[in-house]
Amino acid sequence: MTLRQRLLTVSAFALLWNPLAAGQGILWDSGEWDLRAATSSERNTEVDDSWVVDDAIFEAGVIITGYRWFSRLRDNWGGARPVGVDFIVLTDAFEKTVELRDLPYDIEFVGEFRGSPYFRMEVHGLDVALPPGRYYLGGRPVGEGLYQAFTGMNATILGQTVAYFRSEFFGVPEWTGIDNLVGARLDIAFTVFGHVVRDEVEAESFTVPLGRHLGGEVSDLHQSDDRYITIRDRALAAVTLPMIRMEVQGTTAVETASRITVTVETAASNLPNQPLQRLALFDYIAESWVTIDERPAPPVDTVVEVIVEDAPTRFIAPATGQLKMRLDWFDPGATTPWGVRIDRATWTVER
Ligand SMILES: [Ca+2]
Ligand SMILES: [Ca+2]
Ligand SMILES: [Ca+2]
Repeated sequence: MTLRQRLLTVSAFALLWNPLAAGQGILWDSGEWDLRAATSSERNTEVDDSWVVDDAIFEAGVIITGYRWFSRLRDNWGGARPVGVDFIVLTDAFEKTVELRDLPYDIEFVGEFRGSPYFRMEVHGLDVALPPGRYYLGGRPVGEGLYQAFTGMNATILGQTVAYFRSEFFGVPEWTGIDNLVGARLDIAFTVFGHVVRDEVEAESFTVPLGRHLGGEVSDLHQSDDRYITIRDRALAAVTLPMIRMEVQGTTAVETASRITVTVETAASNLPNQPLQRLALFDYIAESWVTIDERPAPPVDTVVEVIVEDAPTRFIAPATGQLKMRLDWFDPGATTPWGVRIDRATWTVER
């Protein structure tokens, strides 16, 4: 078969290429193949079994729906389509958590690398749920005992490590860093598609529009650790306004939420009358604040957890994923200075 015939054959494959299903987000992306190198990753070809995997970090719980990579099929491949593809997910300790075999796939001819055609390959319709963490992922074509398949590798390293390789065939029975095998630092060129399903959102910034900020920084809001933002009262700006107000901003990767859980841990100085504490979320659709909790401010550190299930997506800014909460404390009728402390202010956003 001439090169021309081969290219004609593979260009027909492009008709099978489907654009991504709408609504899929990109969870991890190392972009296009830079044509630096390619490593055996294949099953039932001239090589019975080899894998190359690379790390991806998910800050939130995710559902993986698709995986895309580049595969160079050696020049004796003869135009036969791989019979399927395998997809694998390992923990960062190289324990296999997901292994899917003989999946259907899409394939698109891209170009040639060292005289052999290479393809963009993709599986989608996956439903792989993973908690937050670092994982190794890989995809590989499955052949019919012929030719060989090499996964496209980039010189730009993402994640925490280079790619890892394992193959009894090549005398590498344990997962081994690619730098130890080929003397070059390489990553796989790959893209992971899916959705964020559970996002633990920490405060990125805060303001104190009313009251006097005495101490603490934004990271003190991240967890219940008795490290606080402290604020004391200041003269009322207007009778209807609280004496102390704090606004907190964060960002979520979840675009459509089924539930938002707001957690704050606060205390107010121990007065005869506790100030009223009001917790509100900003509604980006109505452009107004919505009170989600109201109570006398507790005199000792107390956790308030509010679950919002009534159209929670309105509390996420459509373009940016911003979230805003506001805490108000109203005049307790005190004659002496008083204040509040905030140990924690976080959101959990679930898809
Ligand atoms: Ca990597
Ligand atoms: Ca505490
Ligand atoms: Ca804290």
